[in-house]
Amino acid sequence: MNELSVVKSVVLVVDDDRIIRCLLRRAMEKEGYKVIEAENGEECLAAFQSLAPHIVLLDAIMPVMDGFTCCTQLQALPGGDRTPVLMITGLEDKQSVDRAFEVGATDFVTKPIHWPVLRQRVRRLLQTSFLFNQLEAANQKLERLASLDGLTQLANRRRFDEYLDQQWRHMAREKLPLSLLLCDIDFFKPYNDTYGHQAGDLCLQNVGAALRLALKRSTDLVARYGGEEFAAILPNTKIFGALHIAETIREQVKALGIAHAKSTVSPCVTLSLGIACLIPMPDVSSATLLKAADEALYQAKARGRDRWCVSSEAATKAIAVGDSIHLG
Ligand code: GH3
Ligand code: MG
Repeated sequence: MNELSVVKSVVLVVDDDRIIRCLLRRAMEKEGYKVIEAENGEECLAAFQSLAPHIVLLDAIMPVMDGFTCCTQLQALPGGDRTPVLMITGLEDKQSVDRAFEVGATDFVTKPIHWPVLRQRVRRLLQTSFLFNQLEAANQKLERLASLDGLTQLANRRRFDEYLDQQWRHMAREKLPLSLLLCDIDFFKPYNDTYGHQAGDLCLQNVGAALRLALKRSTDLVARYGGEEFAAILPNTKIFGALHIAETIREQVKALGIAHAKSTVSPCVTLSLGIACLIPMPDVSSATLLKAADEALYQAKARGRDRWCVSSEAATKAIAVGDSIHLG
């Protein structure tokens, strides 16, 4: 535990009695803490929001707003439920103690204040709170790392599967279309063989970055699906929206101008794309969408690469509603 981080803590002292506030200030400053003061619950809430203290020492009985009401409202403020609240009060009947913990107090000490006990309690509460915050930050970092592809910094396959499943259910509930693009680099094995594996990795990074730029909505997700295969999940996107994005991606990857002497379709690195679009049904799995996009990708390869193809089901449906469609 880093002692320094605790020493620099900000303590919010809330009490209507000026003398108690003064005594608490002196005791806390002696420990190296910075002290701010409030005279009642309302002032406490305002100071909490503007100054974000690390701990609150809260009196129970005060005019304007008492400590119990204040503590309840603190819990609803941003950061309120993770900031320790130590109630310091003359009330020590069972009911008051129970109520203090019910409204979210972390600990309770009674007046007259036993100063060595208070000092230890405050220190312990601050340490626990710092450790909790560190643990939470580490967890968030781990969560992020577990969802990222190390090479391209795009979402990885695990995150892709999770998000596809989540959006499949969401779009099924809303009866909205879900589009999926599978994108595969053309002749990537010959690219590696010609330019080396490191150049291959760099190519994957650049193609990944181009895909990320082509997708604009915050709900779109682009992922590295496999070795040289990428996937884009486009929630609430109709087939023609998906075609437009696929064409943009195809053009932008080609425009990167990554030389590829062994490609038989272009002097530069190109992509083939498979497009599928469905309004999910609750009794059908998201694998149906993946299979359709995969079949369309296969078609794009078979028809000569550097193009997109639409799954036959999506194309049939689009034609059925009177739209014309260009198949790759
Ligand atoms: P197609 O046009 O039909 O897609 O042919 P292709 O050569 O692109 O496809 P194939 O599946 O034969 O080869 C994919 C290659 O991608 C083989 C593999 O070595 C390479 N690859 C997969 N992952 C990575 C990676 O992380 N880095 C590098 N440099 N290459 C990779
Ligand atoms: Mg390939």
